[in-house]
Amino acid sequence: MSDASDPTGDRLPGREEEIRDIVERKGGVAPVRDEDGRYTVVGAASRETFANWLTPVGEHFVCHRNLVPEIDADSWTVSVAGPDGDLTLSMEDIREEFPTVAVAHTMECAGNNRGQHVPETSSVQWGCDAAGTAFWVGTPLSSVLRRVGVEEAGSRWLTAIGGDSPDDEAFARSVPLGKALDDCLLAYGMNGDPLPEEHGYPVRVVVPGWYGVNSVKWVEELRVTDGMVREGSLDRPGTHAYWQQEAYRIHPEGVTPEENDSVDDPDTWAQLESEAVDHPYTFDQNVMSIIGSPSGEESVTPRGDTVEVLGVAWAGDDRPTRVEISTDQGETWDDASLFGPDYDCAWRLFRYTWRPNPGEYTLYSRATDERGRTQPPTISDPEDWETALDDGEYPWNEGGYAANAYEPNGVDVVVSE
Ligand SMILES: Nc1nc2c(c(=O)[nH]1)N[C@H]1C(S)=C(S)[C@@H](COP(=O)(O)O)O[C@H]1N2
Ligand SMILES: [Mo]
Repeated sequence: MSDASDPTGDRLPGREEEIRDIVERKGGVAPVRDEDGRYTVVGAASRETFANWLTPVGEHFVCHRNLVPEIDADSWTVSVAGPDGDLTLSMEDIREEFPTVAVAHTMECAGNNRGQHVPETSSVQWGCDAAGTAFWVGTPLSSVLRRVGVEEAGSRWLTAIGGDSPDDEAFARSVPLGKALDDCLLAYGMNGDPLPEEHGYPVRVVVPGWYGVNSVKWVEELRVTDGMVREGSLDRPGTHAYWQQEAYRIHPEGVTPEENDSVDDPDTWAQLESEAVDHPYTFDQNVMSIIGSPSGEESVTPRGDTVEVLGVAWAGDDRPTRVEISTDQGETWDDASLFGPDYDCAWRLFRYTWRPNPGEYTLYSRATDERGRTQPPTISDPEDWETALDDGEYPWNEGGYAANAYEPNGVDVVVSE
């Protein structure tokens, strides 16, 4: 029960009840705590989620900072501001006046794997439980944006504001207008169900292949802007740019990143590798993989003499092209095969036929994407920020963002006779 004197209680009144209700309703998720031991969000309860391509709503992680806003869909509107003026769309307009599409997208929190940083960072201590793949149903943003006079992207951006924004702070995120026109949508459905309230009901933005924070839930405003949202750039009270320009930036300890209008290449890994942006923004997802089965939760008995190793691999809006498996803690590697659905911005299943003797093993999976980028084995020490990438490590960063090391996701498996 909630109790103000309980050190495991929450920062936000009502949060604990909200999380308890979501966990109960969903069934396949578990609470994940932040570094201070408060319940904050929910992630996939079992690795077995990652032995499947489609993530049921009941196993899909949920992540947001404020409480789910109470929204009456019948009166909800999304205001859209573009070069030709403003438009106010009701939910009926959004459903009826534009084409309906379904897009397969792997949602991954930029803080996925954060709990693997040593020393630990602040905020939710995710393992690899903040990822899931769903069909998101809705209206292409390109159709909506054409109505306000957007023909081509140029160097402009699209800024979306969430309806959970408190008066003193906008939950605002900007993506390049080119990405918005290419494949983003205003989603009102998930896997054939109406959008659940905790996933953004009645309507959210979905930015395929990009970290979850870009996909603004409960969206109330869309604006075509010259650059990314900056402090003071919106005509509304409170702060505007915290979620774009300060949080969700990849940087070493003790740094407050400077604001930018734009980045030349939004690809997150490209930002990490180049000098062009000081502290990368978390946009598209880094190459990742995770073994779903065996889950390590119980010992496995080979069928015939084989065990099928199953999992998923993804690379944001790039393609994963190779997955390798090691059953000897990284000494030797064998290729797994990719199979199943193959969509632009969703993960792919992999399988590997393993012939183990009885015993104890640690299994790793390691994915490579179409740009030849491979998951590093480890996250660096904080002081090795400058050299981490060159040394083949993922740079420890203060926010614990975008980590994709494979060793921390190894699964310990006991093979019985
Ligand atoms: N309005 C709003 N949108 C939001 C958030 C939020 O706090 N408020 N959280 C973001 C983050 S950090 C993530 S990871 C995704 C998670 O989407 P999901 O809860 O549907 O899995 O929503 C994003 N959209
Ligand atoms: Mo997130």
